[in-house]
Amino acid sequence: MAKVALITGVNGQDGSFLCELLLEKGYDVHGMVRRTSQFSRGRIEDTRQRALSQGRVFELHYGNMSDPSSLHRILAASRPDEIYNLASQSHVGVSFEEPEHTTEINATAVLRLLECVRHIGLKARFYQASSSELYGHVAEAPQTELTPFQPLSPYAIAKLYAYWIVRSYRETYGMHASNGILFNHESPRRGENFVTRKITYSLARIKAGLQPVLKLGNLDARRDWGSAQDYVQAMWLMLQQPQGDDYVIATGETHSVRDFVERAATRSGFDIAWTGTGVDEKGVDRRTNRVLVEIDPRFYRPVDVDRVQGDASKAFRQLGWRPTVTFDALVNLMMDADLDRVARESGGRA
Ligand code: G4F
Repeated sequence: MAKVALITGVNGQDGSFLCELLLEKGYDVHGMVRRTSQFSRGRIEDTRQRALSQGRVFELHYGNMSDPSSLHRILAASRPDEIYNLASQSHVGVSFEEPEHTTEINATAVLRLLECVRHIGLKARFYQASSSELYGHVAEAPQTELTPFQPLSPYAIAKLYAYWIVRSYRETYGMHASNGILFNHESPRRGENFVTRKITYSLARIKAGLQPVLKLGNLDARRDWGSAQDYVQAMWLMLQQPQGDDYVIATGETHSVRDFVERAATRSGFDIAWTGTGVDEKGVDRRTNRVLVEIDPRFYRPVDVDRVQGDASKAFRQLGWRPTVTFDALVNLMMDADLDRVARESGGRA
């Protein structure tokens, strides 16, 4: 009998890679999707059509993390062996604008889902999408599973609640429940309002003459950027262990937003130099003197995590997991994908 997996947030970047991985491994896959007025399944529709044409199970269910009856219905109908809770208000910046909604989805709803699992009496293994944002005002570098959490944003504080409630259900009820403390992970499927994708998509559009300039906030924030496709492997590996546990998933390298812009600009044929400071800083193409990057204070956050860098030694040791995509390769991959995409969108004129 095939194993059954349920993925909440299945149509996000990570959900789309995870459902492909689980289908490859022979799972029956169920995904929970929110109803939206616009079609929002672009990342998974091809996979779903392919799975259906092969007679595989890849079923989507309308549901909402705020609606306990929908969670109950989906769990009872799918009876999963493994649950991957990827549903989230995933934008840290937006969490300052919508703190209560973020707390509802990223904290309370995780408890709601765990309670549904417990009341139905499912023996499902549980993966929780935790985050390097928990480290916030970082206490040490690099960060491990033992580094103290000092979260800064409403997003991170809600994710901290989720982290602890998952540990509590593991310890109190003996649930096989794991937190994946994932550092930033990217791909050409990343949403366009996260900084990496915003950079690659905007530079491709500037190159094609479709956009005048790329406007960014904090260029000096440093992140540990890995590949989303690598990171979903780690999620699956966590649920194959004899016990639930918590794992840092990271590359161990840290780069600034500025580094990301420079490498993406080089890949797209620009040669960027920085002039000015603070809000007056600009990224200028040396060859043409054209301004490519400007600072827009609207993209500053009230408070930002300065620098994260993960130490994934525990995952290396216990899961046998390794990141396979370097920073340069990741930037190139994303930049090339957006150059292609913009060329297609503009009818090959780019
Ligand atoms: O790409 P970001 O929005 O990612 P952030 O805030 O690090 O969070 C992402 O990774 C976390 C860890 O895996 C996840 F938990 C979370 O759900 C999300 O996936 O911003 C990265 C950095 C920040 O310091 C931000 O201030 O880029 C800086 N930045 C500068 N200009 C910008 C911009 N970020 C965005 N989104 N847009 C800008 O224009």
